[in-house]
Amino acid sequence: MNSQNIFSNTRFLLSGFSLKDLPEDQGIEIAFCGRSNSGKSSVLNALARNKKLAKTSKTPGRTQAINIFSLDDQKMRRIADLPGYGFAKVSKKTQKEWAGFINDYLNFRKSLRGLVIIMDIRHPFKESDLTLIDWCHKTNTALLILLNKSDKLSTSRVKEEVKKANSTIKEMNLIGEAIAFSSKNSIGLEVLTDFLGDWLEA
Ligand SMILES: Nc1nc2c(ncn2[C@@H]2O[C@H](COP(=O)(O)OP(=O)(O)OP(=O)(O)O)[C@@H](O)[C@H]2O)c(=O)[nH]1
Ligand SMILES: [Mg+2]
Repeated sequence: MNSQNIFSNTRFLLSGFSLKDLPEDQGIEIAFCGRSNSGKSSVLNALARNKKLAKTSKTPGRTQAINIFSLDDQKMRRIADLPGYGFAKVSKKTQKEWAGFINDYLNFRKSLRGLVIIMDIRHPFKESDLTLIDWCHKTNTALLILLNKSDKLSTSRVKEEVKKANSTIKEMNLIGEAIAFSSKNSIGLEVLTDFLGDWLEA
């Protein structure tokens, strides 16, 4: 199957607030993570070519649950849109709850195949991003970094940021790659589709 088709039937399955809410831990799941407002939901919509699939918002902190999307009716291949981290305006208690849930998810979800970490290209590699990257390194989990909102920078700045990001990845001895992305004008969409297609078909 051509990888573009893998995502064309993506459907919202459920919102989970704890591990027990999630679908049976079988098959393959790919998690979309990143700071609040970095564009996780928008990237998913771009991938599925469906602007109404995941709710996007100008107000950070919109996604508070893990939202699960299935790629096929058998529900064996899924994308998990994780709640965004690093949003200062929510209470410390809420931030702790989110962190706890994300931790549980990362540590216990056996079907988790890889992490797509979405960063705003203008503010990459914040502390929480680095924590997740480090986790991928320690657990040998596949990693793809999207430098999103690259429509906000000039082509030369985008090139520079991609180069910097890939040097950082190399310095950290990570198996992973950073690519420029824009959910607004589809920069990087083909590369993302191919990457995830490989993860899902392996
Ligand atoms: N210019 C531009 N804006 C974008 C892009 N991707 C997302 N946005 C905007 O950024 C804001 C946040 O996008 P979301 O997709 O809701 O971000 P999120 O990471 O899911 O946010 P939370 O669910 O709150 O963690 C929205 O106003 C989007 O329209 C992009 O590639 N370019
Ligand atoms: Mg979201």
